[in-house]
This record gives sequence, structure tokens and C-alpha cells, in this order.
Amino acid sequence: MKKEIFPSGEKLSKEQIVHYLNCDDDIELQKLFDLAKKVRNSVCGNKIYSYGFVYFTTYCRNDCNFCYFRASNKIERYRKSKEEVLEISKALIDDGVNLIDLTMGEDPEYHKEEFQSVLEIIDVIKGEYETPVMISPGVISNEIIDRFAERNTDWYALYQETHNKELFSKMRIRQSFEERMDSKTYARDKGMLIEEGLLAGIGESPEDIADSLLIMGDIKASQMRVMSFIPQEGSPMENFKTPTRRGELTIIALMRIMYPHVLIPASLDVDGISGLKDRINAGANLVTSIIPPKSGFMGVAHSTMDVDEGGRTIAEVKVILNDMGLELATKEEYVEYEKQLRSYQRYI
Ligand code: SAM
Ligand code: MD0
Ligand code: SF4
Repeated sequence: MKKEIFPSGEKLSKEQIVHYLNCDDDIELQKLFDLAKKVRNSVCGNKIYSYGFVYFTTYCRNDCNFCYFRASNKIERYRKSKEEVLEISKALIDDGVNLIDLTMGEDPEYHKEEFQSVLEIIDVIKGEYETPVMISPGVISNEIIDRFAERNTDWYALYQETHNKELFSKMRIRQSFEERMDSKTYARDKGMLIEEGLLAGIGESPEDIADSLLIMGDIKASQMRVMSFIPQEGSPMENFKTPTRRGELTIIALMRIMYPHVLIPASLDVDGISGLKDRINAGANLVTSIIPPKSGFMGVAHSTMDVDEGGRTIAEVKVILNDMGLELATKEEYVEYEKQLRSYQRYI
């Protein structure tokens, strides 16, 4: 497969990135979004990909300052059985999602059993259901990463949130910046695709975001995300304000222009279904956080928003995308795209 399967990205300098992040000229920003959309269409045509979200345990040993599910937050938690996880995954696949994102808090129970039940779940989803899988387990040992990689688990998602080490230590308290970076690059070197991610509105500067955008390219992330911070009840950042969405949308557009090949989520977790259109119009090519209604499963940033109301379903997403002249990709089309991403990895 040739490198030319994807257009090459704009090599923006840190100064150029900072310029756009500081830009408050609506006309200039609209030009950026239009360019991002044009780049996206040249890569994906009118297709948009979709991931089902399965947050199967909300227990966590960590105390991230921004997160509702941090260990010290006194909330109701759940840990779903293997059967429940498979049932919801099957329902999502039947609805038409392209991939299942198995997400968890850093639950000590799973560390104790060395992720045996997660591996068994992956075997069924990949084998019997013939569907790609992403795992979002937090930091895990290299030995466990080896086991995921051996099973051809497609993706390892692990978001740094910021690449400013001082800010990182205030957000992901008592966690190692290096260990988190090393886990994802190790997974990449073992053949897994990796997703890197940012939180917007946690006290970062435009220069920090520019650094992150450049690092995401350096580590060869094939999926890149940004989500606006949503304040969580009971957490230390409860009274922080959520930022305006201009930042998130500008970052999506910059990612698309700099790295035309990557998957960039429009996450329903940030603003629910009403936030879909703007993110797609900024250059996103993937809808994430699709959750069946009344399933008893949660989102993260907005743990319950639009879930039971059925707002986070394929049916709802389809209506909005079709209105925009876009279509949801089939699983086969997604698998082909993933294959191209893998080939492209070798050239960058
Ligand atoms: N526990 C694993 C980890 O931290 O890597 C995986 C799940 S974690 C809940 C997934 C992501 O949700 C975080 O990396 C963060 O980007 C996002 N998130 C958590 N709290 C958020 C908030 N308050 N606002 C926006 N995004 C948030
Ligand atoms: C999402 N709520 O896609 C999910 C989550 C974890 N890999 C993804 C943050 O928005
Ligand atoms: Fe735990 Fe992940 Fe939330 Fe941090 S972001 S507290 S690791 S669930």
C-alpha cells in the first residue's frame, strides 16, 4: 500500500497553531473549519464511522481531579457481568456500530484477575461477533498489553489530557506522566493502533495545546480526541466552568488539517446529540459514546445525558448525518479504513 492513500498534512509550526487557538476572527475560523471539512471529505468521502461505548466498571483506584468516577467521590458504582457486557455489545453491533470500545475505571478487581474476563469478552466480540475492539483500561502492565495485542485487539485508548507535566500532575494526581506515555507507545510497538486525547478547559495554555498536537503526531496516534471539560458533582473541580466550545472545535479542525488520515471523534459524551453537528462540521469523522437507552450503562463526562432518552443511538445519529448529506459507514467500510491506517503507520 502506498503512502499516497492519504493526503499529507499541513506542517503547522507551534506559532501557527497558537495563532489559530487565539483567533477570535469568525471569518478566519470559518475558513479553517471549511478546509478541515474539505480534507475530511477527501479522505472519507461522505462516510462517518461510529463506535459503541461500553463502560463496564465504574470502580476506580485513581483520583483524577476532573472525573466523576474518581475513587474519593461517594457515588453509586457498578461492575457489569461478562454476560451483560456481551449482551450490550451485541445490541450495539446489531444497531450498526463499527467497533466496541470497552472502557473501565482502573478497577482493582480486574487487575487482580489479570484481565482474564476482559480477554474472554474480546475473544467473543472479535471471534463470534466479528467486530473490532478498542480497550480503554487506563494504565496496565506491559504483560497485559502483550495479551491484548496477541488477541489482535485493534486499539488501545489512553489519554494524557495534557502534555504539560505540571498540569498533568494536578489533574491525574499521584500518576506518572512517563508511565502513561510509555504504556501507549509500548502498545503501538506491539502492533496496536493508539488513541491519544486532550481535555480542553482544565487550565492549559494555547502553547500547551500546540505542544500536545505536535506530540500526538510524533507518537503516531491514529485516533486523536479532544473533549471539553465538564464539571463533576462532588469532585475538586466541581466549580470550574466548562469552556466555550470554540476551543474544542478549533482543535478538531487543526488535528484534521495536520493529520488528514486520523480518526477524530465527535463525542456524544460532551454535549449529547445536540453537539454532533458542530463537531462533524469542524472535521470529525467518527461518532463515539453511542449507548443503548435504558441499558444501565453510563457515559463519562455526562454520565447520563441523553442515554435513557435514546439520544445516543445510531438511529438518532443517522438522521442528523443524513440531513448533512453524510452517511454512517458499514463495519466492512470501517475495517477497510482501519487496514489503511495500519499500512500508513509504516510510512510515517
Ligand atoms: N479510566 C480510564 C482512563 O482514565 O484512562 C478510561 C476511562 S476515562 C473515564 C476516559 C476519559 O474520559 C478520560 O481520559 C477523560 O479524557 C474523559 N473524562 C473524564 N472526566 C471528564 C470530564 N469531567 N469532562 C470531560 N471528559 C472527561
Ligand atoms: C467517548 N465516553 O467516546 C467515551 C469515552 C473512552 N475510550 C471514550 C471518553 O466519548
Ligand atoms: Fe479513574 Fe479514568 Fe476517572 Fe481517572 S479518568 S478517575 S483513571 S476512571
